[in-house]
Amino acid sequence: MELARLRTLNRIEPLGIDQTPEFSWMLRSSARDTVQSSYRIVVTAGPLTVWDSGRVDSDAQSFIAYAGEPLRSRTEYRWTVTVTDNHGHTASASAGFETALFADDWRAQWAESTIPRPAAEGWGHGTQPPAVEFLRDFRLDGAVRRARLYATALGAYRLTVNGVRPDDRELAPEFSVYRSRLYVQTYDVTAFLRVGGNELSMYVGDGWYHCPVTRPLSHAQRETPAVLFQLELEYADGTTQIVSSDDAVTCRTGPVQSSDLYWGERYDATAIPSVAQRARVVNLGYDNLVAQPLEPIRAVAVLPAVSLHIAPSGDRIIDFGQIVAGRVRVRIDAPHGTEVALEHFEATTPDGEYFNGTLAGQKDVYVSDGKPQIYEPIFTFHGFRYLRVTGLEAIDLADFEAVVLSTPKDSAGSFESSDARLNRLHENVVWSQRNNTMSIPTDCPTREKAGFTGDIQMYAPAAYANEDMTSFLEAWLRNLEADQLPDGVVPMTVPFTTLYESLSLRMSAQFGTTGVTGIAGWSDAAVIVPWEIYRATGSTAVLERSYASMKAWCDSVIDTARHMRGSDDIPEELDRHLWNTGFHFGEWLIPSQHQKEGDWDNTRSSAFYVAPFFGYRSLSLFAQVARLLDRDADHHRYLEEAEATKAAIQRVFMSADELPTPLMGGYVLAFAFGLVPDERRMAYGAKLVSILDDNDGLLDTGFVATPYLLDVLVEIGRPDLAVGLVWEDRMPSWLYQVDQGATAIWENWDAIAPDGMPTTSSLDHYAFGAVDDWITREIAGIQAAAPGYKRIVIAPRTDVPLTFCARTLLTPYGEVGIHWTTESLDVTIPANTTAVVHWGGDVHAVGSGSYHF
Ligand code: RAM
Repeated sequence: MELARLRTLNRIEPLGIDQTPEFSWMLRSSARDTVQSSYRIVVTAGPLTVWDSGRVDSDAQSFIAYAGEPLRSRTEYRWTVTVTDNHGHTASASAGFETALFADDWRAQWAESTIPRPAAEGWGHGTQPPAVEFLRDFRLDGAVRRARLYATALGAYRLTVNGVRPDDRELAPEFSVYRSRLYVQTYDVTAFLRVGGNELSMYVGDGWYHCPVTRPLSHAQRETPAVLFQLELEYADGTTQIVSSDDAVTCRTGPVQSSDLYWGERYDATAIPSVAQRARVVNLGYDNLVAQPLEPIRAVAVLPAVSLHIAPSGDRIIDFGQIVAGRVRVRIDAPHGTEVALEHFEATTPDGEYFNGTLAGQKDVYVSDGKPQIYEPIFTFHGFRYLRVTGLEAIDLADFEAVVLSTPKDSAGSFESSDARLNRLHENVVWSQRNNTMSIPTDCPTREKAGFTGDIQMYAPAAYANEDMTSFLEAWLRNLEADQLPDGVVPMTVPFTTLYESLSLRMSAQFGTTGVTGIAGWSDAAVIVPWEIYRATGSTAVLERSYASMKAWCDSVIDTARHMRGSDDIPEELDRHLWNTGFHFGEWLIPSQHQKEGDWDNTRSSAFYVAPFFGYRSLSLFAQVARLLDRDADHHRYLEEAEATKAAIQRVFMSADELPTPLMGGYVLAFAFGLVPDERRMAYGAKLVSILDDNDGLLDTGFVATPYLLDVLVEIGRPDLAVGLVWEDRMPSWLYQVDQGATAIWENWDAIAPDGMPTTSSLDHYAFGAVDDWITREIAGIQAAAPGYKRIVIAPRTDVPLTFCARTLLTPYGEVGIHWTTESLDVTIPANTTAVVHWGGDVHAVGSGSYHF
């Protein structure tokens, strides 16, 4: 038996943490039926032991919280875990973590640019002011043994020490709710310093902070780039020194003439840096500083250019063969003054022309100084597969690469089957996830790049099927809490930005409310996302941390239902339990309910059930959470509220053998959330099937109902219909996208028309990729019978048109592996779990190990 995959706060040896660490590990054993019987954790700082858990007789192996002496600022720790198992084997392993600079130890002062800067305009058009380089010179009198730099900025920055980047992170300090959570990065810069003169540079572009679309809510905004850094030095002789941002910081402009997340970057290699001038010291306090709680954005892959074609218009277009989020790295050797334009886009027209329906220019411009150079923009990223290149005389494909940016996470598994189209669908899901998990979960990497709460709410289970999402999603949940309004309302995006705040206010005005109001299926992310983390990990600590936020959201639903009269047709004593007022997106993008530009009226066709149904969903989940956390009073109170809501929904909507609407999603959500009265199950099931039949067997559900559609068809005894929808290839369907050459998941089912013409829809939206969760559970057949996969069910659905299917899935205990063919089944069950295997009509209860059936 050995221990593997040691994680601290779900990260590999994190550098710079300010939360209480939680430890996890996995057991690997060649012996079957292995169960952990005890663990012991010892944490040390140098020679000192700061925590010894002692022997704990427990099978717990994840989210074990540190409970030793208070951790000290900027200190290196190691932890060693020793485990014994039921077979009497013992194993140990250790890993490290380092704390951040804690609040009390900040000495640095914010230094703000003094270079005049025009005020930001509405939706930016690539005319932002130049990036600002902040410089600080300092001398070192002797050799340095250890040096750590703690830094952050208002804007997006790139750090160099004596001209060298100390790591490969991009777009620091990333995207967060800056007024309460500005991430601080920790760098080990020991190797980059020298005795004598040194220079530290932070080059600051607009990033999210200053971008007109993503900038924080107006009341919390500063208009000028600024930096904060503190360099903590330890000399070989043990003496220490601090160099920090202060009145010695200077600033100047350089080659980046403008940088914008949507419109791209203009880099002028001929530009002469402005004369450095003193920056201004400002007091912005340290209250919002938080150690970056997730892995930094990095290049996670580099793809070569696949082909070049000349469009009928003469445009030269490079294809990277895959939709990615990131940017192009290009070798340029062009005469002085040549302007090379790189325009990024997702799909060509059928005759191969440039097409950009995204509202964002996505155009980088490089002005050559005549010297050969490798150019990659610094402060922007794009969503693209294709690149239109202008300004270069000749194009050599070998000079172009696509650099894929994402927040790196542990891969959670692989999928392969005998059906190449299904395999491509899975790949498309994985790509959309990679492309939309850069710092925060986004809707798309092109047009909006926004943290839509609804999208991740519906996609979270599928996300866990592909990557370990915990530190990423928990970081985002802290942002959600920071943006949650005093009345508990959770906005449509997190971070909530000026753009979406004004959109929310406009919607309120149209729908008879004021202020920012909650949106069904979007705001519910406050409850559903922590719940999905719990289901995937088994961690109640996650629920504990989100408890107040979940509760505030539920209270907001209850208050809105109580105080806002929905309809005079509904008796008041029922209406008071129904969340049925204000603006809602409804199911969103139901194929038959086409969205008209600027007109939200059609969302009403599904909003009237989506809102009360999701209200019930949040309340009933929260009641379960309260029970899990032994909050009895809350458990009873919210259960009562949930039951009253359910009763009201059943009285108002379910008094007949059909729902008041012939939309599939109403039935789907009613079944999925457990709202259908027993006596109506048969009728509703039959009705759902008949609506599907009337629609020629094609799905007609939007964002929030589609993730449940296939499960509900199984539940009503029609798995054949669920399987049929997976293998459907007429529009709307998943395989239609694959047949159209999709390399990621589309926002709309008809994003590319049958004649190959793209629309303004995004081609890189993970929401409808939620189906990957169903494929993992039902087709590959790996299911969690208890939260966190402590108990596993293996039950592949073999009534599908496949001759084999193979899936691995990383659970908190280790990897589950499955490979089935029409003849046999091979499974691997991780240590410390048990499984029930359904195969060939038989049921086998097994412990950990590998089995052949
Ligand atoms: C779209 C976004 C997102 C969705 C909202 C309602 O513009 O792309 O996917 O959640 O609107």
